[in-house]
Amino acid sequence: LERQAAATDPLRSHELVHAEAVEWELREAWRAVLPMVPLMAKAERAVRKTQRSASVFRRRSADHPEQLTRTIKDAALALGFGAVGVAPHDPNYFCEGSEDTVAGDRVVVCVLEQRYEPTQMGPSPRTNRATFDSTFEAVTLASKLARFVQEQGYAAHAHSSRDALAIPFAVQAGLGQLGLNGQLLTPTAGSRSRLALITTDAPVDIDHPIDYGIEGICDRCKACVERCPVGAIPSSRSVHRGITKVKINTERCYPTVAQADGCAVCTTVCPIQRFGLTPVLEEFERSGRILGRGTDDLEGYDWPLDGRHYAPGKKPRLTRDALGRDFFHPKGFTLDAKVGK
Ligand code: B12
Ligand code: SF4
Ligand code: SF4
Repeated sequence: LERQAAATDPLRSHELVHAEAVEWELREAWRAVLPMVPLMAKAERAVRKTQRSASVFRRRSADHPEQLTRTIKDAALALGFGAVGVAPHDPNYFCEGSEDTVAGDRVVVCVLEQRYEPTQMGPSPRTNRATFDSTFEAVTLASKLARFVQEQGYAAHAHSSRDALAIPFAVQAGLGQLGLNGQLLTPTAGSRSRLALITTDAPVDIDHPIDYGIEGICDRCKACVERCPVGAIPSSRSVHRGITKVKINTERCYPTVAQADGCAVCTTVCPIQRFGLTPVLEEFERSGRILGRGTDDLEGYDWPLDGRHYAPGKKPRLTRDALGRDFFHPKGFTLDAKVGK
């Protein structure tokens, strides 16, 4: 079913399909985006450079796959990634038109942890800044890793967020599981993690998905579902394109992210993000409770659009802003959520 969906309706880059919405977002959030332009341009240049350059280095044929895998993973960790894994290339999750950017049959998935402290303050300009910083940093570092792999004598390309969907590869590589908030939750950082991909023909060992017990915790927690200010997160998974996953309501989430400092309440209020998976599992085993659930410390947030604090059970009312503009259909914003899945 998954392959059939991909064949009849190939994945298309969100940025290209919703170009108008992206343009509106850049205008709307220009104050946050402008200082990021140099980082964004640097990341984009770095990616393109890896995609242009073939390896000019002699292949180190003496390297056993196990040794090569260790060398590449150690290099990723030394660059600053918190975790790295390998998945097989899967064309289902590469966007239409990006096939030429693929360097080989392995996808190296790199996880960069966003800074802890600003993440707990979301939504706020500081949190948004930390998000942007780590997003572009992850891509720039992945480009360095691709260059390192090229130096070992193999083809390797870094990828921008336009090329492929990151989360399916991260799950396949055993780096975490899909949380109910629609993001990859790693055991150490939850969704406080930004993802970047490289493809390569290096014969590195492939990792496998791991059941960390995250889905079971999500089913009992649902903090993100309750606390999302606009009700964009469904309370259960459903089947789309032949796969059971979390399908958030983009028409509600997109305008919120753009107008409320990147929002990300669903990241901030997640106990696995805040405390790490082990204490959450231990507390659940001990008491049947989800650590931090229901407390203002975990679930309360200051809403940037009215400056008020919303404790658990309370949410901002988002229909019209002070100027009477429709929050979900601001001027210049169009998004057909059915186009480009
Ligand atoms: C476009 C986009 C958005 C759009 C649309 C998102 C959407 N789900 O519809 C908007 C602007 C709304 C958005 C919002 C956010 N995003 Co965003 N987004 C992307 C981007 C660039 C492409 C994803 C896409 O095309 N989605 C559209 C379709 C495919 O979505 P979908 O059908 O609902 O599928 C989602 C999941 O179900 C999963 N998925 C899809 N198929 C499959 C199959 C399997 C097997 C599995 C396991 C999962 C899976 O992946 C999709 C994630 O969006 C990715 C980067 C990338 N290239 O992957 C980042 C990305 C997903 N976003 C990210 C984040 C953090 C956010 C925000 C918190 C905003 C912020 N301040 O950063 C919110 C959170 C919203 C939420 N709860 O998911 C991170 C998530 C990190 C993580 N640990 O998982 C990513 C990976 C960026 C990154 N480089 O780190 N995002
Ligand atoms: S807030 Fe709770 S339900 Fe949502 S992703 Fe985190 S653990 Fe899962
Ligand atoms: S980013 Fe905000 S609006 Fe979007 S799903 Fe998360 S909490 Fe909801």
